[in-house]
Amino acid sequence: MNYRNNIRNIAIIAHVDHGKTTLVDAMLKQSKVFRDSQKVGELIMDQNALEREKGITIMAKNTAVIYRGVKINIIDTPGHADFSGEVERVINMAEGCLLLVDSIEGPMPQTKFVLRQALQKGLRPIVVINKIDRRNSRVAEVLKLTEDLFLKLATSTDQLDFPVVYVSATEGTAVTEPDTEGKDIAPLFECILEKVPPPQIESGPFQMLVSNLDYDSHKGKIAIGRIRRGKVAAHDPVVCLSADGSLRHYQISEILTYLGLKRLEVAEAEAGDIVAVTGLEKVSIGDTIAGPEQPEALPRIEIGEPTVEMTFGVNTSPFAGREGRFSTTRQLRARLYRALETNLSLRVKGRGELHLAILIETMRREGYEFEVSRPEAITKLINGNLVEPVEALTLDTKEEYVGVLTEMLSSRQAQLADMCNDGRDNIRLEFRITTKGLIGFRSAFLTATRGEGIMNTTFLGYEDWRGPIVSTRSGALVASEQGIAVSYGLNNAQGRGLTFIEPGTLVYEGMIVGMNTRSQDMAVNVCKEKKKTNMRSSTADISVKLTPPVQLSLEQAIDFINRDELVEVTPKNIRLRKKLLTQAQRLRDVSSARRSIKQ
Ligand SMILES: Nc1nc2c(ncn2[C@@H]2O[C@H](COP(=O)(O)OP(=O)(O)OP(=O)(O)O)[C@@H](O)[C@H]2O)c(=O)[nH]1
Ligand SMILES: [Mg+2]
Repeated sequence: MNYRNNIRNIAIIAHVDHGKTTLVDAMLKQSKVFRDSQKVGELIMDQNALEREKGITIMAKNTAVIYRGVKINIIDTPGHADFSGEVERVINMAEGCLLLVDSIEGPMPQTKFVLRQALQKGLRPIVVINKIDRRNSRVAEVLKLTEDLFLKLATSTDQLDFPVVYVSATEGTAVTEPDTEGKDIAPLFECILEKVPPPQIESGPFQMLVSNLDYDSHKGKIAIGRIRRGKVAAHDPVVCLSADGSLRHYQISEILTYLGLKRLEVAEAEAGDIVAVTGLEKVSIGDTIAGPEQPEALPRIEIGEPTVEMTFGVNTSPFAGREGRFSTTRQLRARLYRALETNLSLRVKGRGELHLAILIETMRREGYEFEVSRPEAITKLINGNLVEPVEALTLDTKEEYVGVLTEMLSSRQAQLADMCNDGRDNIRLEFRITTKGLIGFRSAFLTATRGEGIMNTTFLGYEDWRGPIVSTRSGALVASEQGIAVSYGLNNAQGRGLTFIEPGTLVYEGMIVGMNTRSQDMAVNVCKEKKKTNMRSSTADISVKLTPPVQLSLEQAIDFINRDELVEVTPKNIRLRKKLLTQAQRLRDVSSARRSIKQ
């Protein structure tokens, strides 16, 4: 076996917000890949508009720096559990990983999940305790907790012997001894050079596992991976070996390597390096690209299965076709096909509600309008047994909310697995809960804890179906006629519960305009004006008293709806509605449901 000594390939993994992308900033800035005059800002790798807005990483991305003559290929990964699939596929390109742990929070559920993945793949870990500049950091304790985690997850004893670097990513400093003064990030680079093995290479015909895909409107599909064997040059003929065993012949157009924020076109690349190649029209993650003289498939990437699905449909609301550029089934199908590649149905599967919400938000910005159903957990039959996904749920909150949370969760089929208290009113609760029990819980949790809570989930596996859950949500306030909502009507509705819309909003019959305090739905006429006498001044009076509406974000809207409801998504609006728009239809539906139960 040979090694490429002038290359290191590392993935940066951690729980959400522990500082991965900020650490990449420090590495990029200090390795001088930018001109001094160049203003690059913060979270440089989070370039996607939604990433910038939400302040989280959604897609794994490659970059590289040169340090003391060695090229370090860096893969920044997302920390949110819904994007775990991104992590699972890209760590195949790396020989080492930086496991970041926040010096206050310590290891969190996703820390465990990504570390398990990395250790199973045999990656060489470096523990990076980050945010040591923060005043309340508890470095020694966090290191101890991290060691405990390794003891649980290591697949060989040498994995227990990991180096530790103490870092402030925002200040761009790293030290190898705690409580010493850092001056730059160099000690981290040195540690990577010393501890992460260079990539092993084989000689022979070209071979590469496709670990990630990108898309460019001019270049088409871009396949990203680490070259395992041989070399590849522009215009080389190659074959692509896909999941169904078929072979497709192509010619490579361009070969790109990474440096800083740029992709550089190169004439050829060799085993050990991470490259992006274009020219393959049909290529999927997990395929092997190989030289035609020896086309051997590498083991495919195993990615955790999706756990939730929802139905996308053409917009059937009375306002359909007004606000979107693309609204037909054909357009919707084509767009979803691009997103899914494999699944032509309009049932879209994902790893969690946020995962699906990001797809919906992206499409709406592209000009699509459509409607989506409530997400459902994916069940399946194993040996004739119905099984469903189960997750670990961790809640960090204040002691005073324990009672209400345990009660809410027991009606959602959750079992308390662990509870610990730091003696200062902060409490961490751990539950096992079915994925279906989690749907709709996030917004209920935030309301119950008045925003003083953090929730995290990780997928555990499939278990026997536990039976249906009865919805505990309050009823909806449903508009009884089409028109423009006015203060007088909304004020009446506020006598029944919370409202979701401002005066002046265009509504239609069957649209959900608020939440009832009772469990049944209730029809309200939010367009109703006060009696015609001196109308203007009386509406003005009332508008002063109106409570501001609760405006649901897309994620909250998806989380909120029940099975008989939909979210209408257009580039301009997010509306909630009943599936059946008129009260007569809904009543008929309830009575027919009753009859069918009796039969
Ligand atoms: N005080 C302090 N804050 C930090 C440090 N590193 C990161 N942060 C802050 O932590 C927050 C999250 O940082 P990110 O770099 O986006 O975290 P991430 O791990 O990339 O998050 P995801 O990609 O969404 O999983 C930001 O507000 C950073 O400014 C640090 O060393 N010290
Ligand atoms: Mg990030």
